Order: sequence, then structure tokens, then C-alpha cells
Amino acid sequence: MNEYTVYLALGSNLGDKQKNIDEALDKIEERIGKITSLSAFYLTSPVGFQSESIFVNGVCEVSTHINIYELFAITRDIEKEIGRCHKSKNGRYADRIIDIDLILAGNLVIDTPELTVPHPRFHTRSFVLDPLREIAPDLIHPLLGKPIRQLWEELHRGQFGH
Ligand code: PH2
Ligand code: MG
Ligand code: MG
Repeated sequence: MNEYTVYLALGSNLGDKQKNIDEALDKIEERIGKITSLSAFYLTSPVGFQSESIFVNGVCEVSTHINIYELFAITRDIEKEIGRCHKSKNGRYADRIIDIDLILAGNLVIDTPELTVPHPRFHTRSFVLDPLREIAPDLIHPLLGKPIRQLWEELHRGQFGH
């Protein structure tokens, strides 16, 4: 398979958060492909659920030749190995040791019960858009047809009311 570029969002709000993320990055580089760009890490408040524990969030760009479904399975394996136990309680979000989300994969658009790419909510979440804009401002969202820079501006304009 040809080389293509994927963007993975990483998050942790339990344990040694930066260490969990660094461990995930090592495993991503070992099993998925070369990390060609890495954002800074951001401290963010939990979105969509109540928790005392703030997140460390960041985004990496990876060059890979691994089929997207296999790649998705590998991210799940890595989450399990680092110690993710439950996705959510009562169908809501919960604290997590590590979360690896597949955000974008080249121009691929996938909508199946097991996998949706682009990630359906990423353009509404500043904890993804802030780090993604840092490393890929000109990348075009394959469904919305807009660059990340513009999605970021629209999100923050909405948030700050101007
Ligand atoms: N992930 C979620 C839900 N809420 N909030 C922050 N700040 N960071 C996250 O990574 C995050 C979240 C679902 O995966
Ligand atoms: Mg997530
Ligand atoms: Mg996830």
C-alpha cells in the first residue's frame, strides 16, 4: 500500500499523563510509522463530562502504509496495553489513562459502524483543533472542504462571540 498521512489525537487525564502519552507515541512510531510532526501538549479542561482531572492533549502526524482498519485496531491495542480500561460509564465520557483518536487519514472518508473518518466531532473541539492547527493549518477537511485554520477560526469566533 502507498504511504499516506494520518493525524492522531492523544489525550490523558489519569496517572502520569505525559508519560502515558510518550509511551503511546513510542508505540505509534514502532507499529504504525514515522511521526513526521508533533504538536505541543496542551492542558485542557474536560469537555462533555465532569471531572477534577485536567487533560494533557496533543496531535501527531504519522506517515504510514498500514491499511486504515488495521491501523485503527493497532491504536486500540496500544490503548489497552497502556492501561485504558473503560471507554465510558453509562454511555458518557470518563477519565482515561490514554485515548488515541483517529482524526484524519489522507483524503479518506469512511462511515461504517466500527470506524468514522474524519472523526465526526473533531472540528468542534478546541483540544483537537488547537494542536492540529499548530502542525497542519493548511490541511483541508475532506468533507467540509475547509482548511484547519478556518475551522479553528470559526470555532473560536463562535466561542468568543466575535
Ligand atoms: N476526550 C473526550 C471527551 N472530553 N476533554 C478534553 N479536554 N480532552 C479530551 O481528550 C477529551 C475530552 C472523549 O474522548
Ligand atoms: Mg477521544
Ligand atoms: Mg477514543
